[in-house]
Amino acid sequence: MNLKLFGKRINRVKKIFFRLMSLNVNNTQNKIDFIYQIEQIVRFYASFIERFFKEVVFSTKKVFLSDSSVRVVGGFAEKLLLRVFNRVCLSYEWIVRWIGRANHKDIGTLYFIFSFWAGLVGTGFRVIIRLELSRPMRFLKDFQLYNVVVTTHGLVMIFFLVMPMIIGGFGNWLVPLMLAVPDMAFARINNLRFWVLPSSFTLMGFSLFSEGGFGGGWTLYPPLSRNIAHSGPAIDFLILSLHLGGLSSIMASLNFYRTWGNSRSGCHNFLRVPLFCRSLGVTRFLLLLAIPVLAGALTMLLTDRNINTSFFDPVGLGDSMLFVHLFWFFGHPEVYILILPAFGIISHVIKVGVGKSRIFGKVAMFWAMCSIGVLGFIVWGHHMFTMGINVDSRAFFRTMTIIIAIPTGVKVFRWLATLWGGKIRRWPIMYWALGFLVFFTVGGLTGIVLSRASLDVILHDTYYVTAHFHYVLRMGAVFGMFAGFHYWFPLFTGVGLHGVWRKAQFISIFVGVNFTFFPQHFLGLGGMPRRYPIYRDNFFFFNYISRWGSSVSLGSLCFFLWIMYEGMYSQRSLIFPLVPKTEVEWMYRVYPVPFHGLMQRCVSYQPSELRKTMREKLSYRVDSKNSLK
Ligand SMILES: [Cu+2]
Repeated sequence: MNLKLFGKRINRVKKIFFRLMSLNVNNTQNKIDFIYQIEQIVRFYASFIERFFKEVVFSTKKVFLSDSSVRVVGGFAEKLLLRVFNRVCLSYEWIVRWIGRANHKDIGTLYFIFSFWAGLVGTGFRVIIRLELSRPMRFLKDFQLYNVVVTTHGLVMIFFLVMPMIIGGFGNWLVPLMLAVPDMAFARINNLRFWVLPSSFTLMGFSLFSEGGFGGGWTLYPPLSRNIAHSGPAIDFLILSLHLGGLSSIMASLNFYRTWGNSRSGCHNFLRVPLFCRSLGVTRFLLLLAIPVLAGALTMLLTDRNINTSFFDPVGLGDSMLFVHLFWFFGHPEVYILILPAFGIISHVIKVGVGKSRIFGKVAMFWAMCSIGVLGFIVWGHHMFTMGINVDSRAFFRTMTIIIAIPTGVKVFRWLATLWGGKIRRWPIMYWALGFLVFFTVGGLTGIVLSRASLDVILHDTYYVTAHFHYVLRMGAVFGMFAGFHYWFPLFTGVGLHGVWRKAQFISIFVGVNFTFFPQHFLGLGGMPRRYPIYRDNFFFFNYISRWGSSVSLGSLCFFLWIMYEGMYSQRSLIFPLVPKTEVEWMYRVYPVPFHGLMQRCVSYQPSELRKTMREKLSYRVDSKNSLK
C-alpha cells in the first residue's frame, strides 16, 4: 500500500470536522484588527457594567456588595463578554460561509441538518399521537390539541422532512456531481431557496401557537379552514408557510432544469444521466405543475378568510368541493414527489449493493417514472369517492389509479431482476433497500385495495388509509432516504458509520415500524376512524401494540443519533469505496469530495489560460524528466 498516499488521505479525512465547522484563515491581519476593535468595545462595556454596579447598585445600599466583589463582577462580565465576542468574530467567516455562500455541497449539508431537525420535531408529534392513543383520551384530553398535533405531524413530515431531505439534501449534493457540472446553474437562487425554508418553518410554528393552532388535517379542507371553524390567524400563518415552501420548490425546480438541460457537457448525453437525476427530473416536472395549483387554492382560501370572497363558501355560491379538487390535483402528485427520488436512490443502492455496473432496464425505469408522473395528475378523484362524486367519474378515477400499478410494478420487478443473479452484499444499504422493496410493495398493494371505489367508501378516513400511506412513505420514502444516506454518507463526509450497529438499527426500526403500522390495517378494517383521540374499547389491543412499536422506533431513532455521533467521533476514514466505476459521483477518489470539484477548476479558467497552464505543467514534466536523466 502506498503509505504516503494513505497518510495524506487520513489527514484529509481528519479535517472533515474542521471543514464542516471551522474557517479559512485568509485575511489574518484583517481579522486581528477586527478582533482588536471588538475587544476594545467589549472592555468599554465591561467597565460600564463595573461602574453600573459601583454607582447604582452599590450606592443604593440595598445590595450589600463590597468593593472587591464589584470588581469581581466587573471582571467576570468582562471575561464573559470577551469570550462571547471572540467567538462571534472568530465565527464571522463561518457565518459568511454557511449563510452567504452558495456552494451546492454546503447547501446540501444545510438541507440535511434542517430536515433532520424538522424530522425530529415531527417525531415528537408522532410520539404525542401514540401516547394519546395508547389509551382513549389518556394524555392530552383535548380534541382540538390532538388534531393540531396530527395536522402538524403530517405537514412537518411532508414539507420539512421528506421534501427538503430527499430533493434538497440529496439533490443538491448529488446532481452536480452526477452531471459532472461545477455547481447548480443558479447558485445564489440555490442559497435563497434554502433560506426561505426556515422562515416557512417558523411561520408554521407561529400557526401552532396562535389561538389554539389549526386542527383540520394537513389537507386544509374548508369549511374547517374557513373563518367559520378557525377564526384565528393560525390557518393564515399556515397558508403563508406553505406559500413560502412552494416558492422554494419552484425556484429549486427551475434551477434543476437549467442545470440539467444547459450545464451538462456535450459528451454527457441524456441517456447517460444517472437514474437519480432522472427521477429528480420527473419530480421537478410534478412540482412545477402541482405547486402553482396548491398556491392558487391556498390564495383563494386566504382571500375567503380575509377579504370576504366566497370561492369555497356555499352562501356566496362557492363550492367547498372546488378546494378538494384543487388540493388533490396537487396532493396526489405530491406523494409521487416524495417517493420518486426514493426510487432513484434505491436504483443506485441496489445496483451497487449487488455489484452490478448497471440497473436492469434503465430506459424502462425512466419511462415508468414518467408515466407514474403523468398518470399522477389524473387520479386525484380517488380521494373524493365519499364526497358525492358521480359513478362515471368514480369508474374513471378507479381505473386510472389501478393503471398506475403497472409502471410501479415495472420498477419493482426491474429492481428484483437487478438483484437476480447478483451477489447481494451484506451491507447496511442493502438491508434498507430490501426493506424498501418489501414494504413499499405492501403499501402499494393496500393502495390497490383502496383504489376500488366500492371498498374505499368503507375504508375512507379509517386507519386502513393511515396504515397504507405510512407503509408507502414511512417505510418507502424514509427507508429510501436511509438507504441513500448510508450509501452516500462516506462520500459527503469521508468517514464511515459503524457496520454492525447500523444493521442493528435497521432491525430495530424494522420491528418498530411494523409493530406500529401493521395493526393499523386491522383497526381500519374494524372501522376505527382517523383523527380522533378516542376510540371504542375493542380497538384497545391493536392501539396498544401500535404504541409499543412506536416506542421501539423512537428508541431506534435515538440509536441512529448515537451511531452518527460515534461515526463522526471515531473518524473511520474511507479509502477505497467498493463502488463500480460507472458511478460518476464517486469518481473523485478523495473523500470527502473536494469543496471545489475538478469540474469547477476547469471551468473557472479561461481556455487560453487553461492552455497556458497545461503547457506549463507539461514543460515542468519534461524538465523534471530531463533533470532525472
Ligand atoms: Cu392519491
